[in-house]
Amino acid sequence: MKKIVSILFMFSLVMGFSQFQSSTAFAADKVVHETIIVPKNTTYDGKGQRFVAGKELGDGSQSENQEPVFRVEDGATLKNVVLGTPAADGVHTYGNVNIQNVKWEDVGEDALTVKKEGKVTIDGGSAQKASDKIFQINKASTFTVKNFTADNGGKFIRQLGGSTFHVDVIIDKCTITNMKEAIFRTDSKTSTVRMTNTRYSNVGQKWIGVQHIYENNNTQF
Ligand code: ADA
Ligand code: CA
Ligand code: CA
Repeated sequence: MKKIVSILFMFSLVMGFSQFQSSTAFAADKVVHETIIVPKNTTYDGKGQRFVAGKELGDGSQSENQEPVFRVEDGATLKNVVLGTPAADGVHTYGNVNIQNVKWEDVGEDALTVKKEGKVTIDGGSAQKASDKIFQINKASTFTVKNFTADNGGKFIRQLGGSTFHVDVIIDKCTITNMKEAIFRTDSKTSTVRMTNTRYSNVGQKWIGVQHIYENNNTQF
């Protein structure tokens, strides 16, 4: 009896260990050779996997016309993704899109671009090491960023230079540090920003060209 118990005990140890191994093993970085499309109304859960751009997409430099690693379509959600280096042109959004817990370890040409009108909500995650822009808004949108940490960039958010369409930017519960120029820069007289419950430090002029600003309960440090 004693022997059976000890055999069972050893067996359970071995099984437990192999499970432990499979659940904690680090998955290799996924090299993306062709943009991953997140189709309309679907969710792509990266489960914490790190993705890097293959050379087909771009080298993550400041050269324009690089391809995105992810293209997120209307009604879709992208979550739990780490973008490593190079990140090429990051993430492109087409419509109403949710981005949850996405981390850019080394922003490429930019981190995320709004390519089609819509409501884009970024909740959780972080971005760092952007040579210039982190978020690039190329179409009219309601652009919400919350619970996000951004460090080291030129501009946290940039509405396409020279454009006059309307963008509402909402920043809530973020930490934004070390921007060379601004948190939000726009050339549109109608675009707005509403920043609340946010900590920021060394963010340049903070706002450039923004005519409609609401701020509440922010802390500069
Ligand atoms: C720059 C460039 C635009 C566009 C944008 C982007 O603003 O002038 O044409 O490419 O970057 O989306 O990265
Ligand atoms: Ca650009
Ligand atoms: Ca770009």
